[in-house]
Amino acid sequence: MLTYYSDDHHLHHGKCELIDGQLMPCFEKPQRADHILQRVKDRQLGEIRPPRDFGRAPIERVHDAAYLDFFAGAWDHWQRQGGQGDLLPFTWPARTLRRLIPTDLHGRLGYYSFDGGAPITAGTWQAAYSAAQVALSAQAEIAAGAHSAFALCRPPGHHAAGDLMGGYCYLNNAAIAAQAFIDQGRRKVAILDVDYHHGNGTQSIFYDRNDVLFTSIHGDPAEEFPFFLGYADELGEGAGEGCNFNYPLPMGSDWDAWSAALEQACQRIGEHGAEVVVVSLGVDTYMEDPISQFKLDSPDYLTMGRRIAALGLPTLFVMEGGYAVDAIGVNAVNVLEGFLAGQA
Ligand code: SP5
Ligand code: ZN
Repeated sequence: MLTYYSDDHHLHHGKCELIDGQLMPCFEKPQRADHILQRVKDRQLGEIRPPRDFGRAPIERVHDAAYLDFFAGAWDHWQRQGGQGDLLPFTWPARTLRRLIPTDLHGRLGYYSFDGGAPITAGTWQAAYSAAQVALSAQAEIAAGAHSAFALCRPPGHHAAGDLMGGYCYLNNAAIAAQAFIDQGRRKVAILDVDYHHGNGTQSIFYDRNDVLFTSIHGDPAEEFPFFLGYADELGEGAGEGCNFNYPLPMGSDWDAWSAALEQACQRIGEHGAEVVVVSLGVDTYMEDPISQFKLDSPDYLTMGRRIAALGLPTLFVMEGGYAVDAIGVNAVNVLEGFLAGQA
């Protein structure tokens, strides 16, 4: 399986995030991708290639142009006004406030974000832009006939909506790739989001459409981030009704509970008539993950990959979360190796 990867992810290294009332070093850090890359090499998964540059057009198919302009220029704006350290939002247009776009930098940052978990640093735009190109390059590989490919994206993307950053995410790599498949003539695409957190951004992007099915297995949002989306009764709207399926699971869920949900998600993907699958591959479901509450163990990821392979569809793996850095390479690559074994 080919891996696409860009060193540009090192340009994004946020300093702090607010966890349990304390400012802590960001869990979403460069070593995450470094460890996965090393494991891809150690296991000789296949060739590792730098991305091609498809430009901004395929990103604009998913994200608002004004959002992209804001994001691309935010760091320079911050520097021009003498900003010190990471750029972080602190006010959001919650209930009772107006949803308008202020002129002030922090006002606009609040408008274009949903939490304080997506710091903008000097290289964040370039890193996120390159991650999107990594996803598009792996997508092109499958469009050209490959049965699978791995987009080693960092920063992750599935919390990012059309005009919102948050949850360590800025550009929705998986959604951009799924949209590229549609724009190149595929009729039905399925997204399987196995990250521990609900992919609120991806869901919102495709919620009213029937060409892209969204399925997600995640910590019950009643008790877990992102809290305000990801419930089982969200089934899609308009033309998209019946094309969105959430499988929220309680804290402490193990492989038995998780794999039962996977079985149901796979059933829906089959019913949808999907021609291709995009997997939002988060491995923060791991038992040792520092910010998550599921109990999957490393061998479970092999089984996960095998089950995904049994769908029998071309599959694009797009890296999302996973914060147990010492195990992230083993767990992520286990999914890919399980897939390759299951495909035989
Ligand atoms: C891509 C991705 O996985 N984003 C996740 C963003 C999660 N941000 C909120 C983290 C809240 C952590 N609460 C942990 C409590 C541990 N005591
Ligand atoms: Zn996650």
